[in-house]
Amino acid sequence: MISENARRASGFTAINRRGFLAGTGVTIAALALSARRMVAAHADISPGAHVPALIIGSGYGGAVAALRLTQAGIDTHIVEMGQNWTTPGADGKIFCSMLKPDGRSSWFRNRTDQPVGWFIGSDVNKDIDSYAGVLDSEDFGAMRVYQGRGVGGGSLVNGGMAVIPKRPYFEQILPSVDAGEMYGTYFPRASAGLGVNNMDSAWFDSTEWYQFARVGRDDAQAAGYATTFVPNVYDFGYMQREAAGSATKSALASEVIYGNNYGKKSLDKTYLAEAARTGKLTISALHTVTGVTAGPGSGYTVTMTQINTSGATVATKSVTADRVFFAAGSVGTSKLLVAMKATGKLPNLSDTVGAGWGNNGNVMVGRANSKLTGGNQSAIPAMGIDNWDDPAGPVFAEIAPFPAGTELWISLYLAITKNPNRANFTFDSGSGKVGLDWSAGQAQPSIDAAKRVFDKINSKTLTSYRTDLFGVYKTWGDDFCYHPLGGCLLGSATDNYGRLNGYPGLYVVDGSLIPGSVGVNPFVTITALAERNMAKVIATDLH
Ligand code: FAE
Repeated sequence: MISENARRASGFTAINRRGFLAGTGVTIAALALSARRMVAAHADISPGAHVPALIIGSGYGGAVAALRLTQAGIDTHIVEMGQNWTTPGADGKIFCSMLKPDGRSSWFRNRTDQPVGWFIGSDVNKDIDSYAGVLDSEDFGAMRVYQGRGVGGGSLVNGGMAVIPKRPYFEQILPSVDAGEMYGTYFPRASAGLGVNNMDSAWFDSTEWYQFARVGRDDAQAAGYATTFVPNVYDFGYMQREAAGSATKSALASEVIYGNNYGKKSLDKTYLAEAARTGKLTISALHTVTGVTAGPGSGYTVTMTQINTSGATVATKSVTADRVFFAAGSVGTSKLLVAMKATGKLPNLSDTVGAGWGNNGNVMVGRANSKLTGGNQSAIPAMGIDNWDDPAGPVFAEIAPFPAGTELWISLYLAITKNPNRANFTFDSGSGKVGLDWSAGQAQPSIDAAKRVFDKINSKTLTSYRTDLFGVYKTWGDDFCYHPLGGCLLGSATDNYGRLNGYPGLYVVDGSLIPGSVGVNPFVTITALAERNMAKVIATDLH
C-alpha cells in the first residue's frame, strides 16, 4: 500500500471524505447513491469560450496533465468523448458485469465484441442496445484496438495491472529519457499517485478465487519458467472483504472490462479527483474533439461535437485555448494529428506523425487444462510468467482469469512479446478517415515467441491449446490488442518532452509517445512519462 508519506512526497494529499465533499459540492445523498462519485465540475464548455489549458481525453496522460496544471494554478478544461460514469442504471449499478452485458458495456455497438468471443464453435457475444458504453473496440481491419471511453479513459476498463518495465528494456526503447530520473522519481511518483498495492501472498495461496492463477503458476514453474506477483490498482484489501462477504463484490463478481463498480482505483478516484480538489478543473464529457488549428493569436482553436448517450449530435462547438494537450490515447491522438496535418489544419507537424505504432506484442492464448482452474475466479489478474530476459523470445505473460462462474478447465494468458513490427496511421482523403496499416502477418513474431513458452508448458504438463476461444479452430488471439502504443513518438514527432514540433503550446502526453512496445502492461509507464514531461513543461513553459 502507498503510505501517507509517499503520497505526500508525490504531491498528493489524502482524499478525506469531508475535504472531498467540500471541494466538489457533492452531497451526502449523492454519495450514498453510488460508491463512485463526481470528480470535477462537469460544466459543459460554452461555444466561443477561451481556456488557458485544454486537454483532449481523460486517460492516464490527460489525468496527469490535469493534476499538474491545476496544481500550478492554471484553469484547465478536459474534453472527453465518453461519458462521466456516475449515474447508476436501472439495476442500481453504474457498470454491467461481463456475464450480463448491456448497452453500458460497449461504445455504440448492437452486439458485444468480447476479446474472447468464441466457445466450442459458437460466437458467445450478446446483442445489446447501442449506447455510449465504456469499452470501445475500434476496428482497423487486421487489428481491433480495445480502449476505454469515459472520464478516466482506459482506467475504467483495464485489469489494473501496474507494472514498472525492466530498466534495461526501458533504456532501449526510450534512450533519450534519463532512466535514473524515471526510476528514482517518476515511476515512484506514478505508482503513488495511482494507488498501486500488492497482493497478500498468503491469501493468494489459500483463496479459491486465485486457484486459476496458482494452477497457471505451477504449470509454468513445472516447465522451468519464473513467475511473479503483479502489483495492481485494484484494492486487494477490498477484494479480501469481498471474499469474506463483508463488501459488495466487484472483481469477484466478474466485473472488469466493462467497468468495476467497486474496488478499483481508477483515475476518477485518484489523479482526476485530486485535480478536482484544486477547484481549477472542469470537464466536458460526451464531447469529441474533431479539429485543432493555430490561432487566433498565439493560441489554438479547438472544434468539437457534443453527443447524447444515444449518439445523436447535440451541438458542435468551437473554443480557443492558449495551450492544448493531446491525451486522446495512442489511437485518438494519432488519428487527430494525422488528420490535422493531411487537411492542412496543422500543416507544419512532423512527417513522422502517425508512425511507429505497435501493439506491445500482445497475443492471447488458452490452454485446455487437466487440473481444476476453479469456478470462482477473480476478474483481476495477479500473477505473470516472466520470461522477458530470454533472448530467444522475450515473453511476459499475464495469467488471465476466465471468470465464467463455472469450472471450465481453461488456463488463459495475455502475452506481451517483443514484436518489432510497426504500423502507420494514414489519412484517406476519399473517406476523410484515418486508418492503421497493420497487416495480419505482423503478429507472427508474437505468436512465435508465445508458442515457444506455451508449447513447453503443454509438453511438460501434458496439456494442449484451446482452439475455440478466438474463432473456429483459431488458437491465437492475434488480431486485437489492449496496449496500443505509439503514433506520435517522443523525440521524433515531438521534442524530448512531448512538445509538438512546429507548434508552441501543443503537447502530447499519452501512450502515443511510446514507440510501440514497453515489455509490460503500459499504464504505469504512460503515467510516469507524463509526470516527467509535465514537470518540465510546467517549469519551463508555464512559469
Ligand atoms: P487512454 O487511457 O485510452 O485515454 C484516452 C482518452 O481520450 C479516452 O478516455 C478516450 O475516450 C478519449 N478520447 C479519444 N479521442 C478523443 C477525442 N477526439 N476527443 C475527446 N476525447 C477523446 O489513453 N494497461 C496496464 O498497464 N495494465 C492493465 O492491466 C491493462 N489492462 C487493460 C485491459 C483492457 C480491456 C484495455 C482496453 C486496456 C488495458 N490496459 C492495461 C491498457 C491501458 O488501459 C492503456 O495503455 C491506457 O489506458 C492508455 O492511456 P492513455 O492516456 O494513452
